[in-house]
Amino acid sequence: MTETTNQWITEQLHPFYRTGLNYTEILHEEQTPYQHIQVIQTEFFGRVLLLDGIIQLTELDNMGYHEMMTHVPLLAHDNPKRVLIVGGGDGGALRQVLYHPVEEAVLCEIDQRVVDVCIEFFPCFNNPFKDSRAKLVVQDAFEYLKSPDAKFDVIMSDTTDPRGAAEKLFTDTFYELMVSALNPNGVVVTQCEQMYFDKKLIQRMMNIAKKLVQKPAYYYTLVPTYPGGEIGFLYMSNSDWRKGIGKPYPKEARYFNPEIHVAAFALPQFLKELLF
Ligand code: SPD
Repeated sequence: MTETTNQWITEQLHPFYRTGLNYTEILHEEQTPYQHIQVIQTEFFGRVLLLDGIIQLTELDNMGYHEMMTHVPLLAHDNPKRVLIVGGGDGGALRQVLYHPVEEAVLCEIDQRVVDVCIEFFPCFNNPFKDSRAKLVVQDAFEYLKSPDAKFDVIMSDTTDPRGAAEKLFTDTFYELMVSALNPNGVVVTQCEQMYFDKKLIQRMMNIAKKLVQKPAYYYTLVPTYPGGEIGFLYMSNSDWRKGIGKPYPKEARYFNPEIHVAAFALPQFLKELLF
């Protein structure tokens, strides 16, 4: 049986909903110029990363998020050679990307401390930055995407929630920047929040996507430690996500499989009506 303590960490992202995790120890805590970083040890979920008090990942359930964010667009593309991860300094998405035969995976993270702390406290990710194909750029992605170097086959936006400084990553300007940094038939996937709690945001982002690409789509995954236990992704490409079906799946995957791949795009009626 899982031992519990009387210590709880409570996340409140929405005014009407809270999440509580029982923890044993605060392993690390610091304030950087960008955010408050915490790593806590829990009995049930393993180690947990919080940024500004919001759960970013746990050792137990990050697979549902990182595998779905990465494998879906990488399989949809015919030959992804150059990949960009926006944010994602924890390295969880990068680790999944590197299971594919990509030539270069650039990770553009604004806060070097997130990278350093996660290399130290999340050995489960096996420091993907040491792979010779990984390139870390410590910069604001808004600026980086304007540089001539920014041309990619697949871009994943692995951001925090649209609060404070991250709000600009959920704008038409940022989505336009990402889409214009794509090579032909490229794919962008963005983390795009919770279907019950963030309907207006998802609808707004989908309307932007419809103006930018021919085959936008929305899909979702189960992450028990995120609000509502679920989080969605916006898929943006002129190429249909279904092109990925039936390709060899990464053998390392613990969440993603052919059935989950297709099921993830099956949307509840209220969401279909809202988005299409
Ligand atoms: N509400 C939490 C959403 C977090 C999305 N980003 C997670 C980053 C993990 N690499």
